[in-house]
Amino acid sequence: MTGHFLKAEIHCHIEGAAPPALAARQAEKYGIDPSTFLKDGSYLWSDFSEFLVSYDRVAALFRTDEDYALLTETYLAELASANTIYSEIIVSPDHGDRIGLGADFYLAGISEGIGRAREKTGIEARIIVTGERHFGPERVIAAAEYAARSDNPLVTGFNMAGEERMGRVADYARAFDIAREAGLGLTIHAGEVCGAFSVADALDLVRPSRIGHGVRAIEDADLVARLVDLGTVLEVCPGSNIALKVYPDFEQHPLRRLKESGVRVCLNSDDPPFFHTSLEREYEIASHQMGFHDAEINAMTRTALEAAFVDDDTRTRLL
Ligand code: ES4
Ligand code: ZN
Repeated sequence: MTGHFLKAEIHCHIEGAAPPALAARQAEKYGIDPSTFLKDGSYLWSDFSEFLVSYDRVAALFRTDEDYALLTETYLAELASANTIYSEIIVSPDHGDRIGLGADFYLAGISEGIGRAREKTGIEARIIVTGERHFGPERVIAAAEYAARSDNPLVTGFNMAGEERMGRVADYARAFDIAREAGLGLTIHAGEVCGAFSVADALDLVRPSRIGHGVRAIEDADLVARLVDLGTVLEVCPGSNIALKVYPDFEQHPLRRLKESGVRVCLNSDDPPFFHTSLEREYEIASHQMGFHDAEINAMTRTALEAAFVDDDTRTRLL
């Protein structure tokens, strides 16, 4: 059992955390036929591109601020019941815009859900605004501008998710300049679908304190040394990497080699029901299939909290 571990995660996409049963209820509520993306309680997709399509269809089931409050509270309450004290939620204002809700109500609903979950369970959470790379540089810059001018105290970071094979990081560097200038924490998806070069590009052009995934840095020893020197934290999502076939199985996943090389790493659930996982399961896999000792697992939780985009008082209370 891994319920005894204190847990924290800093990489989970809000729409990607929607339990299939909740998605089915939302589809019914809005009269949508879910059969193109949902079957027998599982989300349908077979490769990364299809996953992104399925993800957008699930996102389109959440249409009001109350829908998002419910989704966020549901996700956080489940985390809290698995002994999780902190979560950073990746949110995309574009999803709010695309459904006609608008970014302000989208963020307000998610913030409301965080407040409800905190009140009921004590779990702490923050919001990372993300641009979706496959929507193109202009949308990603707009997301950064939105995050930069937000006065929502829960918005503490900026990310870029989506199709890593689209364009180069340089095309999106301006978005990160805007977010950095506004004092937001920076993280970027890299080294998941693409190889080590995408992690190197991220370090050169974005200078983030963390990288989403980053695991394929293992393909370049000099790059691993650079991550160690910089103290960059990798938000590792093993279940996601196996589901997307980045590695054939957990035994061949590079988490252990990265950690033993001195790279700072932590465990995350990414899009848990899409990837047949949960944060609890990630801890279980680390403990039972990857052979990490309890002290190593606790060190990864600590790393997540050290890398969290929170004020020092909150961090001190959590650590
Ligand atoms: C994502 Cl696993 C992953 N990678 C990139 N973008 C994403 N959006 C949601 N999940
Ligand atoms: Zn992700």
